[in-house]
Amino acid sequence: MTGTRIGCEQLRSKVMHAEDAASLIKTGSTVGMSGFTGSGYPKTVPLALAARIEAAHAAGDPFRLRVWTGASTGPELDGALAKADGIDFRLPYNSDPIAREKINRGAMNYFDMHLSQVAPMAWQGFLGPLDTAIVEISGIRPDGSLIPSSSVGNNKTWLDRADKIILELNRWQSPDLEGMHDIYYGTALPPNRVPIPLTRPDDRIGETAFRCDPERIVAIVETDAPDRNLPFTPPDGTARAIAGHLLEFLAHEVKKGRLPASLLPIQSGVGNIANAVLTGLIDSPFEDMTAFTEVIQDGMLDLLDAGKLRMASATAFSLSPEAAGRLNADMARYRNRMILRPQEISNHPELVRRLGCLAMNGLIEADIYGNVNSTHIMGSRIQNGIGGSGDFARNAYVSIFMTPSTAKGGNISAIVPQASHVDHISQDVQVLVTEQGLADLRGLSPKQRAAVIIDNCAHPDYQPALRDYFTRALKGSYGLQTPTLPSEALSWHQRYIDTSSMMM
Ligand code: 0RQ
Repeated sequence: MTGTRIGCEQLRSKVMHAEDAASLIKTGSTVGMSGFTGSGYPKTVPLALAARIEAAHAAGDPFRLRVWTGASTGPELDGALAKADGIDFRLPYNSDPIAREKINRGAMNYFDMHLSQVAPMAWQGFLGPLDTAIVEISGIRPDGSLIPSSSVGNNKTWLDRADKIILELNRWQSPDLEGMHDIYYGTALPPNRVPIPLTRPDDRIGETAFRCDPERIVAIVETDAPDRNLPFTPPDGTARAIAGHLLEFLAHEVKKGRLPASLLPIQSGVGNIANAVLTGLIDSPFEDMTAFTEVIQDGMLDLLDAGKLRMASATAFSLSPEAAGRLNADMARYRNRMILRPQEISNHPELVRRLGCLAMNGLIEADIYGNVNSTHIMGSRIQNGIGGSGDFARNAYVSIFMTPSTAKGGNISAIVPQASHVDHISQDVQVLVTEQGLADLRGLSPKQRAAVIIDNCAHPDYQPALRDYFTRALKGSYGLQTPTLPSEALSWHQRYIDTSSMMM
């Protein structure tokens, strides 16, 4: 029923069809869209925009846009716009396969960024002006403030900065989302920046809705389309082994008195392994846990349901359809135990350091010294992006990275002589875990780290070659702080490119 969620009388006249809203966007525009890990992204205006772009291209008009978001979105946004060849420039994160293919073919510019830095950089101004914001919301209050949707991301910044605003009001989102969000309005650029007054993951420091200048709202499009919500794969033996090593490590740290019995706020990355670790925490001895993280995935919902997790703070949901259904059906109850914040707050280095987060993220490869590549396959082909992993890893109380020890059916070793690209330098990588075991790298020199990583984390098929490389590097390296044989260090990657296997 049109208008039922538009509490502000003055705004009801702005309701229109997606095609009409899309026609308000000019070629060459910079568009700031909502959306984070497949939740809360606009679903109908981008599709209409893609159709308009295709028609323009057919008529010889090279219509393209600059697209900014919170993080990854869904096929109706990144997929459709990339397929229409409508994206000239994209930031800050992408996991869409069509866009990924275009980026890796050199047909789309992609600025892969630390997610906490997007809003501050937009305010600094060098990214250029923001022409249009397209933001999904779940309702409009009588005073014109906007009730956020299933992700917050950079929406506050897009709404504050854009010349014109298009809203997608999504009735699929639960009306009981109202009250869950915490939109902080105290950020500023230096020299006016002040401490963020958050000292516990459950502190509320902001408002439950976005402020919005009604004069800049040019269109409201109503939808009832679901979030992307991909299913998680049930944990396999590898994921369970990784989770087991990690849980044993955490229990050991509690026993040693280095972590409290309820742990410290958990940050968990995306993907099946991260989800398996959360699932493993259900049967752990830890009680009364909290999460200060980027996304709330299925495992976190399970932990809340099991009474093990007291509350979770994040910027978005990233749920399977089953879990999204469970959440939507019971949102009023979950609302008291979850807080969704802007991503510059959920991922803020100041807060991650203050709270002492336990950061757990995935990786593509690590080298024997513990430098981590989270983004580039064979050093040049982007998978997703650094996302929030850098925000958390550098500032965490303990920074943990995890991966299966091999990829592509055993043809790739995740532990290599030298990482082909580095996102997280060795100083930001304190614990490395594979299904083979865990390397606690804290307090170790590079040579000590190499010995532990090869012994504990590398796959047995690759251990002899890694040991051989390390032994020869100890003899032939130019310097012996971090022994390296430059002419050979990336030869494993070249062998894979040439033969589809790193095996000698
Ligand atoms: O490719 O699907 O073509 O087979 O990389 O790998 O094993 O499915 O692992 O889903 O956990 O993703 C680092 C990418 C891991 C993720 C990464 C290939 C592999 C497969 C995916 P295929 P898996 P996951 C905060 C945290 C950065 C962002 C981040 C990531 C594909 O964790 O994007 O941490 N992290 N955010 O085959 C070649 C290797 C490989 C390899 C894996 N060594 N060489 N290919 N693959 N290892 C949350 C957010 O920021 C939102």
